[in-house]
Amino acid sequence: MSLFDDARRVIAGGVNSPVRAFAGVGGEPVFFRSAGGAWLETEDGRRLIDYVGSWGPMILGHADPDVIEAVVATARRGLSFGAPCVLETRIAEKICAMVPSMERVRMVSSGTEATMSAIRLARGHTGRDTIIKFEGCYHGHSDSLLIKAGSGALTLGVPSSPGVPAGLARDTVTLPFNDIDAVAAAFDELGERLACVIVEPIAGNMNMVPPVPGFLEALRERCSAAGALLIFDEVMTGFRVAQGGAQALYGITPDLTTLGKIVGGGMPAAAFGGRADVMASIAPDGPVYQAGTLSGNPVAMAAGLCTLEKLGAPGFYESLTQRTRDLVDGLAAAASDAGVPLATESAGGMFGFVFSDDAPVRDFAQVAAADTERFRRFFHGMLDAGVYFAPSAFEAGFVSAAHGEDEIAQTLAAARTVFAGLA
Ligand code: KE4
Repeated sequence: MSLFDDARRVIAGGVNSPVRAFAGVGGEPVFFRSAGGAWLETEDGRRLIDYVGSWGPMILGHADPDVIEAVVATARRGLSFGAPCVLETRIAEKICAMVPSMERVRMVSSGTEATMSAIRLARGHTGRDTIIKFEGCYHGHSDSLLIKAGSGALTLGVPSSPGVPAGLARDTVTLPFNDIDAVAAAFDELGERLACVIVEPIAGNMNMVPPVPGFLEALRERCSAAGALLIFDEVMTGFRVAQGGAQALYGITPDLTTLGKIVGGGMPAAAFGGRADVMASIAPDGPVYQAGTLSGNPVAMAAGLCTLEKLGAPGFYESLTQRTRDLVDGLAAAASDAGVPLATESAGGMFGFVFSDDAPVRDFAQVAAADTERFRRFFHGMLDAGVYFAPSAFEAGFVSAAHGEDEIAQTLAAARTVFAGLA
């Protein structure tokens, strides 16, 4: 019996999160037993260079000694109090310093919880119900955000999953990402009814798609004019594409920001926060209810705080950005030499590649039209060669500070061979 078959006996789908099941690439998922730096070790003893990094958190590399030490030392003093502890104040202080638009913070335990809470806060603070999201962006699995575009451009949404009530879907409008005209039309029609816009400032759930010039600026201007809140979902881009996230990269100040992944350093922690006057609406100061038994868990705070502190090392982002560029430029060159169309993107320690000759990729339709069969063959060819990319054509990839020139060189050598087989 395979490990996956064994898991499927007792775990729904054999995994605790769907993307891990390899449905996007075929075959059975790889089971891991340990990781260190840029490397994963499989249950059957193989070592793989890791470009998933647990979907983003492992920016320092796996099992960073300082983070592990912080976790162990904190755990020895107790795992959870369900009461305030100073570590929560310290990480909130650090987040406010690194992301100045976040004047107040609330810690939660997952990105889903962060975005769900931010949406409720926006609705409660504005007294409005309608929200705007964008096709191809993913904000976790809360009901208001599992919504796809309705039949018409501006018709209210329809559920993208069974179990989401149609009544709730009607309050979510889904627009094409990077479509400034669609944003203008939506605000012209819905303006005063809008509680908020939520957007991944760099989309990382339809591979990697950066904003076109003017897109984020249009969202900012329209939200300010309409009295709607602009929410940047930086669960993935936060501390990943720059120390201050995508908002620092593009110079746009959102009203609320959601964080996850890196902020927990690999432990279950996430956060939402922003303007002090908006956050004052959150219980217990205000009427918008939000809570969590393990919110601000000391062990998770220790992992996150140690991680954030290490991001301040001199040259951290310059080196990470260059290493990521070396990878992506090398993949582009190898694909080109093999005559394989490949569109690539990178920002900070985040990257994407799409098997398409329709570059630059700027919306979901282009990603959906890309050659996913070629991606599948590339994924497995690289896995066989000892390199682990995200098992889906619709995910971004991540480089850590532990990825050295050797890992990049080994990856590119393998890619040259695999691309040759894809031509
Ligand atoms: P979580 O609830 O999975 O912690 O965060 C949800 C979320 C929110 N916002 C953004 C921009 C995200 O990327 C995510 C989660 N990302 C996926 C991978 N693209 C997590 C992997 C998974 O679902 O297993």
